[in-house]
Amino acid sequence: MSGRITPARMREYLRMYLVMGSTNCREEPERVLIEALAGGATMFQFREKGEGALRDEAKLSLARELQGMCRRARVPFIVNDDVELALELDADGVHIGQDDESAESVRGRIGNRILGVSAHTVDEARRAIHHGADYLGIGPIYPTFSKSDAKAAQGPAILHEMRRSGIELPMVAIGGITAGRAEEAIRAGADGAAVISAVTQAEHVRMAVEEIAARVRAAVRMG
Ligand code: FQP
Ligand code: MG
Repeated sequence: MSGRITPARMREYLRMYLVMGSTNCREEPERVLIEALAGGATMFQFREKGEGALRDEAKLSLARELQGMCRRARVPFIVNDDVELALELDADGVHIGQDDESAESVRGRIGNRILGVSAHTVDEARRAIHHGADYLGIGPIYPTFSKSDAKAAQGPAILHEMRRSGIELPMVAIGGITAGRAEEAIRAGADGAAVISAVTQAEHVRMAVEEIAARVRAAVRMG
């Protein structure tokens, strides 16, 4: 691939964006990812974080395994926070937040790979775009238990506000998103839904992904 990803392709990848690591899963993360890919997950973020998270060789080894699965499914494999790991694996991209290495510096290190940046305000969004983000992660939209240091939920209104303020970069909604709430997030301006627990804690992972993806696509068509 050459050059930065186009906004149109980026929007398609954001439709059903699964974010997870071993600590989010009730069974082996490999099994969860297999099911999620079968259900139509469009992008994957390896977020190995929190109490009991794998480190060093164990983290690298799991990342390689999950990356191979994504590759076979032709789904982009994004690494959360860990730019070193992303480069070592030749991952498709990196996701960083406001407390991580600066977007400008990460863009300089990762070349044309996908760069996702979390933004909570219009100002943060503008800065991220200026520094080379390919998409924005906006949230938490609803309360979440998947991130212990999450900010307060902002509701779908923040997505509206971003669009009203002229933010046109592809945006994904994150934080407490469920199948039932996905449509609302899309109508408010998101291009897709990023989920952790709605998928990793589901009784049937594949069906959960199918349902979210279907609802997102229906809402996108209506918009
Ligand atoms: N949006 C997204 C996604 N992924 C994320 N990991 C975050 C937001 C949160 O650095 P950050 O990023 O604030 O916290 P953490 O590193 O703990 O995840 F794009 F997927 F929507
Ligand atoms: Mg981060």
